[in-house]
Amino acid sequence: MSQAASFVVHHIPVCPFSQRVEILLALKGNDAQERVRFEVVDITRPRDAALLAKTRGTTALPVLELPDGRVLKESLVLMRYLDEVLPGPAVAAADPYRRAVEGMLSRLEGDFVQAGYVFVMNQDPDRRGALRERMLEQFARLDAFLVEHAPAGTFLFDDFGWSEAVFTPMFMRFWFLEYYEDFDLPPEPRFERVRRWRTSCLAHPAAQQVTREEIVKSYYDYALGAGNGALPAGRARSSFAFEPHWRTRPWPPRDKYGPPPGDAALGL
Ligand code: GAZ
Repeated sequence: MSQAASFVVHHIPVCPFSQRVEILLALKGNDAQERVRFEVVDITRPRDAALLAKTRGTTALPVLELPDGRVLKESLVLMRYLDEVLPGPAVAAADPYRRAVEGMLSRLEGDFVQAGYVFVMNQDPDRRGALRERMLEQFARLDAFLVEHAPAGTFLFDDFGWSEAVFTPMFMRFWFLEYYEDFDLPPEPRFERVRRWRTSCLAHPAAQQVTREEIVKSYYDYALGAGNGALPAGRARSSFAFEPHWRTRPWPPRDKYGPPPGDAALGL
C-alpha cells in the first residue's frame, strides 16, 4: 500500500473470500498491490454505519470501493475487475478456451465451500458420516475435473493461476475439518489428482497470508455451530476477536462435540 492507493478493499483478514483477492494481487505484483488499500472490519462488533450505507445494507465482505466511491461485491467479481484494471501480468488465462475451463472449475467452488462449512458447523454426531461423504464427493468432483482437463500437470494450467487463487483459501480453511473432524482425503485413486493439486496450491508463495494455527483458532466458534462472529452459548468473546491475539491463545479442544470451554480457557 502507498499514497498511490486508489482502491479500498473492506475485508475480514481471516476470511477466505478476501484471501482470494490478496492472492490475486500477490500474483500481479507490487505495482498492483500498491494501488489497493485493505481496511480491516471487525465482524465481532456492530457494522460501521458509513460502510453499511456504502453497501446498501449488506454485510458480506469483501467489498471493493472504487476511487469514485462506487462499490463492487463478491470475491470472484472483485478478482476479475482488479485483474483487468490493475498493472501486472493477467492472472486469468488469456486464451478463451482456457478461460472457459477456469470458469467451469470456478463454478464448482460454491458446493465445495458449502459442504465444508456445513461439516465444520454441524453439531449432531450422528450426521458426521454423511457430511464426510458429502465432502469427499466434492473432492472427487474436483479430481474428475482435473483428470479431464489437466491429467498430467500439477496446476490446472502451467502455473498457479486463477483457479488456484479461487480454491486455495478454501483448502486452507478446511484445515479446520482436519482438526475438528479428523477429516482428510483417504489414500484412494479417486483423490490422487486433487490431492496433488491441493498440495501444490497450499505450498505456493502467493498464498501464505494465513496459517493453519490462525485458522484453527479463529474458526473455533464455527466448530461450535456459531458462524460469522456470532457467539456460542456461554461465551462473551468471539474466537474471531482481534484481541487477545490468536498466537497467545491455546489450541482449542479438538473434540467439538464435548463440553465446550469458556472464554478464559480459550485465552479470550
Ligand atoms: N459470496 C461472497 C464472496 O465474496 O465470494 C461471500 C462473502 C462472505 O460470506 N463473507 C463473510 C462475511 O462477510 C466472511 S467469510 N460475513 C459477515 C456477514 O455479515 O455476512 C463462508 C460460508 C459459510 C460460512 C462462513 C463463511 C466464511 O457458509 O468464512 O460459505 C459461503 C465467511 C455457511
